[in-house]
Amino acid sequence: MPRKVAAVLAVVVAQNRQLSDKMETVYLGLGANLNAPREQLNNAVLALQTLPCCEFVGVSHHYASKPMGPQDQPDYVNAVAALKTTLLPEQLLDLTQRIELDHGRVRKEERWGARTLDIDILLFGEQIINTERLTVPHYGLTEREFVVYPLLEIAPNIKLPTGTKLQTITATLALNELQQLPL
Ligand code: ROI
Repeated sequence: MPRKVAAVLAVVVAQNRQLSDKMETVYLGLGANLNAPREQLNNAVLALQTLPCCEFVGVSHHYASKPMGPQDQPDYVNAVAALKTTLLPEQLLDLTQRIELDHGRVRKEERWGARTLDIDILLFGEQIINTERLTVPHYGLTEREFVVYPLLEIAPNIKLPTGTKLQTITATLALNELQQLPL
């Protein structure tokens, strides 16, 4: 386990009383468009598989996607991973942010600019979360084909906390050249 993840784990364990007693299924959006993006995603999955208080469930195929936002940046590779966890949402956020930083992410990069690795908490069980650090469901979830289609691949019947079936969103969501990549 990387030293920095171990350090965050030590804090989580020290604060054990803050762990939820509920196991939640969490979906994470992964994205990268710099420094061998597919490798970035594979390494992120390896790191997610070692997280404390988490059981890794699976990951979608990789998808090549056109950049949302400024077009003067490389195409992205996106995927969605699923975990089960007893961590609280912000504890999981601490750990995913640590993985981003360990993989070369510079936190102050240009808004909507190119990035080495992005890990977004898309859904956390059926929780609706609005804190300074975290908005769940992720604010862009239903508008981003590179999130919706990989998520549906691994959770075809998933519903948003509002009860809407994600599948119904695909009727009005353009594919925008999204391409499933071979394994
Ligand atoms: N565009 C695509 N296609 N995929 C992403 O993961 C992604 N991430 C971002 C912005 C800059 C909004 N554009 C993206 O953060």
